[in-house]
Amino acid sequence: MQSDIRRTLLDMFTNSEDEYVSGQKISDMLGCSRTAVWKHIEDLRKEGYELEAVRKKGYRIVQKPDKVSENELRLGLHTSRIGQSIHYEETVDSTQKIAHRLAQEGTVEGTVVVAEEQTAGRGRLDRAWYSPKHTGVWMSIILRPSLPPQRAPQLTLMAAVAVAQAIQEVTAISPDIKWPNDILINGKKTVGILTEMQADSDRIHSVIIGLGINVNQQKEHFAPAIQDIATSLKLETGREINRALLMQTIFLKLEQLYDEYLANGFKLIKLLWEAYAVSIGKHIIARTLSGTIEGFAKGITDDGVLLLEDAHGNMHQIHSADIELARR
Ligand code: BT5
Repeated sequence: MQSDIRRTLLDMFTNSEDEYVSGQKISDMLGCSRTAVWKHIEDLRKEGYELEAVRKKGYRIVQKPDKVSENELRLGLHTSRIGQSIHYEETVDSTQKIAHRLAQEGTVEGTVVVAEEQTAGRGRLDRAWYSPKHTGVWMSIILRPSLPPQRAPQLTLMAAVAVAQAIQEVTAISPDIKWPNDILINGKKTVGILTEMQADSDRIHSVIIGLGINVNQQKEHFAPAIQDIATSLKLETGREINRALLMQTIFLKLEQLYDEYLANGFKLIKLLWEAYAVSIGKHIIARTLSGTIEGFAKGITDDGVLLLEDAHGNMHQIHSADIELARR
């Protein structure tokens, strides 16, 4: 099916919510015959949509396929920028890599690169990120804020809040955020966030927010190395979660927070972030590239930098580290 026809058709179903869309209305909108409408509906069925057809009423989508392709993401999407341009692939090495290329080529703000599977998904410091097929959300979102590069860490925290809010809305579980970029449920990692940017010394050109979310994995889907530290939304809720719905919710939350951020700065987002944070107000160990520091996590600065007070009362500003709670 041509992509513009598919898009118009899916938009019609989205706009009519749960109501039936008549064959006549579809044929008027698409400017094609009723027979052609029937053919387009059959094409959607072949793509995994379950459509109900009722005489004299028309068609209604009752079930979307469990894929995160452009079609599934468009149906029911209520954003104006984020997710309006989708680059979908079944298998990629890393969505970050593709997003970097698209950003360089000048793609629109809000473009999302998403894949069903990554063969070389990566975390910070080139660590591996396990991204098995059809079970998680592996995506990179491109933003183009006109800001100095020092403010980029705030966008990681903003993304963490958006994902935490979306998880809460879709699953009713309130997750924890571990500075700077992990989202945990019951102490286990459910989401990893990798923020990278293209910038010169005084201005960001683009920020690429990579989100890895464990959604429908069972324990045995996790590699042995992470079985004890990782969990998925399905393991925590006991039910299958619709990945497209989760992504759409993230797009909406992120767009709302981003608009707030551009209009009023980091203040509100900092407050929201602190409400989800588990490591603040505790004794922690921070492993940085230049060494390990133990101390009391006082909070984050207005730039999103972690403040750690050591046993001698010295205050350290931590820009990047892996942290864990200290045993005392
Ligand atoms: C992160 O790094 O947590 C950022 C992960 C970002 C992944 C997304 S997926 C879409 C986009 N495309 C990419 O190629 N990447 C981004 P870090 O804090 O360095 O954590 C990495 C560590 O988390 C690994 O060393 C493992 O211990 C653990 N890990 C790997 N895969 C995991 C998974 N699926 N679930 C939980 N933990 C995992």
